[in-house]
Parts: sequence; C-alpha cells; structure tokens
Amino acid sequence: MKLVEINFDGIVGPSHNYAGLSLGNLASASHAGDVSYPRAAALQGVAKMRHNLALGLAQGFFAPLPRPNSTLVEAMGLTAIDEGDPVQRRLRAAAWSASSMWTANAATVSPGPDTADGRCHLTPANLVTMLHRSQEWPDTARQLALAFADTAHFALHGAVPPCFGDEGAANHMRMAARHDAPGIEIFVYGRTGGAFPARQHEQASRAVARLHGLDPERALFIEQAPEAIAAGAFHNDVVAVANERVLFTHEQAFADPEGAYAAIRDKLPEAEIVIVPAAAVSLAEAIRSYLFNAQLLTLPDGDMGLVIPLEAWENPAVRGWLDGMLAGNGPIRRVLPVDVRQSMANGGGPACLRLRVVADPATVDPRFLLDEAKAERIEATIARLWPEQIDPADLGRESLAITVRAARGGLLDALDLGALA
Ligand code: SUG
Repeated sequence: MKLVEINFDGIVGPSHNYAGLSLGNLASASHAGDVSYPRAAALQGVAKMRHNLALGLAQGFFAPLPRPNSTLVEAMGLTAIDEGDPVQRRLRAAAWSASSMWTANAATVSPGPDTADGRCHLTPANLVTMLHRSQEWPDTARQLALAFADTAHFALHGAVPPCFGDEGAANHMRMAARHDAPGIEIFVYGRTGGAFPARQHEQASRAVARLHGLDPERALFIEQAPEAIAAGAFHNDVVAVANERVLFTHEQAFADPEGAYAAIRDKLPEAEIVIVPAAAVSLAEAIRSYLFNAQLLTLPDGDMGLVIPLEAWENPAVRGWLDGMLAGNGPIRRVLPVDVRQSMANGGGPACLRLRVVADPATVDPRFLLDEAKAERIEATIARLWPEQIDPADLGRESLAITVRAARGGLLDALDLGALA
C-alpha cells in the first residue's frame, strides 16, 4: 500500500453560469447576470489539472452532475413557470447550476491512518444552506460509490441529516507529519456570520467525526470567525488551508485564533503555522484575491508549493507578502499561479475545485484517474460539445437543455462512465 494524496477536481459542467445564487459569496453576487463561458471554464479547469499532473502529483477528477436537474424542477413545481416572475426564474436557475465543479464541497474525507478501521471514510456533504447546492449530494454519492467501490479500503456514509448544514472538506483540514501518517482532523464550523449564513453546523462536523471513527483525542472543533463569514468567507477554505504539518492561515480566520493554534500545537507538536497578518493583507483583500483558496501541495522533491489563483498573484498586497515569504525561510517554498478565472467569478478558486483523498491510487477506480492521454480526450470533448457562452437569461430554454445534456453524455461516453448517465 502506497498512500498518496490524490486531488480529484470537478470537471466544469456545460451549464456553468452566473445566476448569483450564493448569498454570502461576494464573487457570485457581483457577477450575477454576467455571460459565462462554459467551454473556457472547463478548459481552464483541465489546464489546472494538467499543471498539477506535470508537477508529478496524482490527479483524479469527477464528472459533472446531470443538469438541468428535472427532479428538482418537478419537486419545486417549476415545470411551467411564469417567466415574468424573477423568483421563479431564480429557483429554476438552481436546477441548472454547475456548482458540483467545486468538489471541495463534495464530501469530507478521513484517510485510513486516522480512522478506527483503517479505511478511508467519506461522507457526502448535504450542502443544505443553498438550494442549488442541496441537490448535489445524491448524485455525488453515486459517483463516490463508483470511484471508491473497493470496500476493503473505503467506507462511504450517507449525508448527515439536513437540519445540520454540512459543506464537506471546505470546512475540514487534516494535518499530519506526512500524508500517510496518522493525523489530526480539524473541523471548522460557523455559528453566525452577520448578514450572511454560517453554512457549516458544529453538530454536522461532530457527526462526521463520529461516523469516520476518528480518535476523539485527534479531532478538533474550531469556530470560524463570525467577521470572516460576514466579510465573505463563506467556507473556511477561503481563509485557511493546511497540508501535512503546515497550516497557512489569515490571522482573522478563527473566532479564537490563539486558542486554535495552541490546540493544534498541542495535538501535533511538529505543526508549523504560517499566519498572514491583517496589517499585510486585510481580510477583504484575502477574500477578494482568494490567496488562501490555494492548493498547498507537497511536491515530489519534498518542498511545499502553493497553487494560487492569478487574482492573488496580481494583487499588490498579496504579492508583496508572498515575495517576502519566499525570500524567507518558511516551509512554503514555491508559489504557482494558475488561471481559473471563470470559476473564480463564482467564488471558486483552485482549492474549491478539488477534493483531497489520501489513498493508494491502485485502490481507486482507474476511470477517475487522470493521465495526459485522458486529459487530451477530455479537452477534445469539451472543445467539441461545451457551449461557448451562456447568458443567464437563456436558462430554461429547451434548446440549451438539449445541448447541455448531450455535452455531459458525450463526456461520460469518452470516459467510459456511462453508468453515471
Ligand atoms: O458554494 N459558488 C460556490 C463556490 C464554492 C466554493 N467552494 C469552496 N470554497 N470550497 C458556493 O457558493 C455560485 C453559484 C451561482 O451563483 O450561480 C456558487 O455556488
């Protein structure tokens, strides 16, 4: 068994659009009504995967979910709507959302070294706070069941009851001396976020920790700072990211930062905490630039690299801080900017687009693992079938629904994933 971190990126679906559905997500709100470019968005996503593959890292992917989702349309009584009613149009737009691309919200994952039975446990996130996201988990669960069908190595749970909001790995950080060593798991929940919803309920986090058979001594439950949620950090991964022994965080990420750092150091003495002070990068700049929505990765030579969005690299305050970090002697040795602008405009940076699973790649269904040849096949399918652009006013049009369904179907065929059709 060779346990490595595999990043599973969500392939951006053909219905990618800007309907402004996520209250508390400033990017989604500010781009509401814009024309989107699904083909470019999906190609940017594949380019990011290829970038990480070229670094020598294991890379997987998940396919887009079926959209428009007729089950949701029917459940909401929206088969024939009053087109003049903006509320009905907005509810219908939820059924068209390509939001499953942000696989950091697909599930919470506890690797085998952390769990009582030594298997990797996965719990799909119920995502109940937002209608357009709450429809994801049953289809996500089907896909996880296919990718991680090997029950000797994986245990899949159902989503936790929907009265407790769960947003998956975006509010969960794992730290360990190495990926394949027993680690500590840090669950970050929200109590309040001012005008914006706190999407992760503490009891959902605690349920996941119990379901996964974590040692209570090695699970931490930390409250997210209400001012971070109020400033637009709708998930913890907008203000903090961890990898192996390193936590990279904004100083205003947690309600009680000193308490959080002390608890982490107590449970993992080798922990290194890299704190970006508000004086260098304000909370607002951190959220605007998505500096922390980065992939903090252990590269094959042992150095850590930070895959950040171009928006962060282009932000003068962030750039100044990163230049200082690289000139110093800290644990993060490389900064690697990538272009995921189409996803960013909906509040999804490099880290949102991936779900981390520590596993032996040989135990994963190979149809979900990426290599160069498959990346080319995916790109060719996207180039051939994805709509070039979508105006949110067109959501609901039957001709667009046909195009979107055919595009996903073509991709599933190309990947031998017809079982998900
Ligand atoms: O849930 N955006 C997603 C972005 C998720 C980012 N994920 C992480 N931080 N891990 C969300 O708010 C926008 C959809 C719209 O407006 O059409 C959206 O769902």
